[in-house]
Amino acid sequence: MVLLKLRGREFFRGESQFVGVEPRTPQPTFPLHEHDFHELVIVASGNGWHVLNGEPHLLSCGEVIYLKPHDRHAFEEVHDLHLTNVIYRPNDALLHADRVRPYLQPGGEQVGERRYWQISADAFARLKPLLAALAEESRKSDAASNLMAQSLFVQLIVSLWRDRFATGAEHASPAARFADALSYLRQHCSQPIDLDELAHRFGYSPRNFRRVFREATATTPHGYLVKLRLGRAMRALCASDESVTDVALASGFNDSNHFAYSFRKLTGMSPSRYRQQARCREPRTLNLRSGRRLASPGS
Ligand code: RM4
Ligand code: NI
Repeated sequence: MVLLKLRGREFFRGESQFVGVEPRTPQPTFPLHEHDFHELVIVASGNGWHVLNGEPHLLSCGEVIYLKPHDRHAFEEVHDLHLTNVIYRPNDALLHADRVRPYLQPGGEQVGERRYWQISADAFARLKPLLAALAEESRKSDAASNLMAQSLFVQLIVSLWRDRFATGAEHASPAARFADALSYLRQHCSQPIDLDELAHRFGYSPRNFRRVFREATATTPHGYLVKLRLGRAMRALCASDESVTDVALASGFNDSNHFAYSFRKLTGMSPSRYRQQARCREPRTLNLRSGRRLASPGS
């Protein structure tokens, strides 16, 4: 597979422009690529698979991704995925470079190399006008606009930083509860989950939860949970030598036929074939649909 290289000079006007906003409404499937700039991805709605340095992750509404230059990533199997890319090239002309730098990095001592974060719809609503102003200022090339773009960018990354570490305060709001429900699902997907009970726990009736869920993520809670489990299984197949049955069990599937069927439906191949392919690929990529055949039960 060819690795696409995106270069800053194709996206930025000149050396003086250091930040740009690239809305993707929607983000189509996009092949494996890397860039020589940083990219911050903020997901507004929908879902899709994001493969980052060989690891598949089911992306959905309210997630934020931090990408460094030379990270390799791709978007696959997208469903109404709407996002905004903020691309940037930190340089020494950046305002207060030393003080801002810690907020630019995806990781950091506190959080390690963590790349994905969930923010609430409230937090997203606060970012929206900021993103719009940043988009506008970064399109212009005069010195004042450049300075405006820089200061808006600083506001953006500091706000995101705050949202990442926000605790409790907003928990009464429905938007925050929904984000918490998504995070909960992501963290506990390998355990048995009763979705109706989950809805109640986060303050929804099951029916309302399904409605809100569909609006935000373009899928159902059940479909989402199955995909989260598949994501976990795909990662485990590549990272460990556990048997396929053990991987299925550890990923929350208690029926290995159901696992095999769902796995094939998503990837077009059996779990063991997937493991083989993922291991011998160079560079390691996970093209979810490669080798896809018509998937039907028993095929
Ligand atoms: C693509 C995709 C990529 C991004 C470029 C700028 O549509 O979102 O991740 O690097 O745009
Ligand atoms: Ni990219």
